[in-house]
Amino acid sequence: MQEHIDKYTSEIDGFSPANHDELESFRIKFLGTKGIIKDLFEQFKTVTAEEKRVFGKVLNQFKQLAETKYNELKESFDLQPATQNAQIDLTLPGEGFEIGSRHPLTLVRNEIIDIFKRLGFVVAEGPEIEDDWHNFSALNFPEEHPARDMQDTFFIKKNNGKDDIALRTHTSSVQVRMMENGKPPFRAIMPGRVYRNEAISARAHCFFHQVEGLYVDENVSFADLKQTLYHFVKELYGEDFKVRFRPSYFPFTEPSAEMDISCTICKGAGCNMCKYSGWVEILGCGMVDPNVLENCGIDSKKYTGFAFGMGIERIANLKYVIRDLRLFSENDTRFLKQFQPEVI
Ligand code: 2NM
Repeated sequence: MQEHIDKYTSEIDGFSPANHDELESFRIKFLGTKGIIKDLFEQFKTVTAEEKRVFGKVLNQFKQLAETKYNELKESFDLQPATQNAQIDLTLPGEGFEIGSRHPLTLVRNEIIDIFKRLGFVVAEGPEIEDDWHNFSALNFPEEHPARDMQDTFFIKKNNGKDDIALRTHTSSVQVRMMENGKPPFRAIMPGRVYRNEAISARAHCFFHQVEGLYVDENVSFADLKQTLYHFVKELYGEDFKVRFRPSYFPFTEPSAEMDISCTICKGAGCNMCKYSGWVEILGCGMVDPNVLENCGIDSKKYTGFAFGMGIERIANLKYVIRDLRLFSENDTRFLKQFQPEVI
């Protein structure tokens, strides 16, 4: 027994752990419930009374030695910063930051804004909660026009008349406000969220995002409209596609047109995206109806203007081939992180 104790004593004296784990192994080995000291005390029970007298003292001293050593070492470890006792390799590269990314609709909206800014357009914004005048009447929507109907518009307060309050169904209401409050020339684009009372599906949502544009001055012509929009789509998609204008109808423009480009996905050969027609519609446009100018206090004999509107989701679909509109508003990071990371 004495032999053992001598051996362990020199082991304890020379013990110098490099980290917390080694110290813990020491505690378990000597002081644990199945440790050496416990074992020695068990053996002690079996020795003769004579030996007990000798070893009682030795054993207690040995136990104290182990306890003191452990407590001292533990205290010195606890005082050290965590990085030192956890044996961290400070030469390892750090864990990367999770970098956020721009929402695809923000990317596309900014791209559209940049193109028109270079043409001298300013950006204007307005309220999402609108009255009947700014959303419909000033824009030449007849009283019985279906777009005013409950099926399309979210009414907040409906009075069947001029006091109706609704969520705007297009950002044209911002253009009305701009024309009412200023003097021509106007050259502005209006990006923003708009609302339609529709069931949510892969192809429709109760809100979406628009950029509308307005240019009012003396002698603004349909040729100006066409050249501006040609330039816009070239900046957006490059040179490798065809463009066509189709006659259309909007209450606020006359004449009105829709602009198609050859499908950016199949290059006109026919695919799902263009419904096998080779063409995709990308925006609506037209010459501002003189009634709209007069409604906003602008002399329609002196001034003419063009306007256009496009859905940002649609442009983003053509760019990124996103098949389900709902992805834009679900904030699923698996979807969102596929787009350009934020530069910091
Ligand atoms: C479109 C299509 C065509 C438009 C017209 C006006 C205003 F206020 F000047 F009359 N704002 N926006 C317009 C014209 C919007 O969106 C598809």
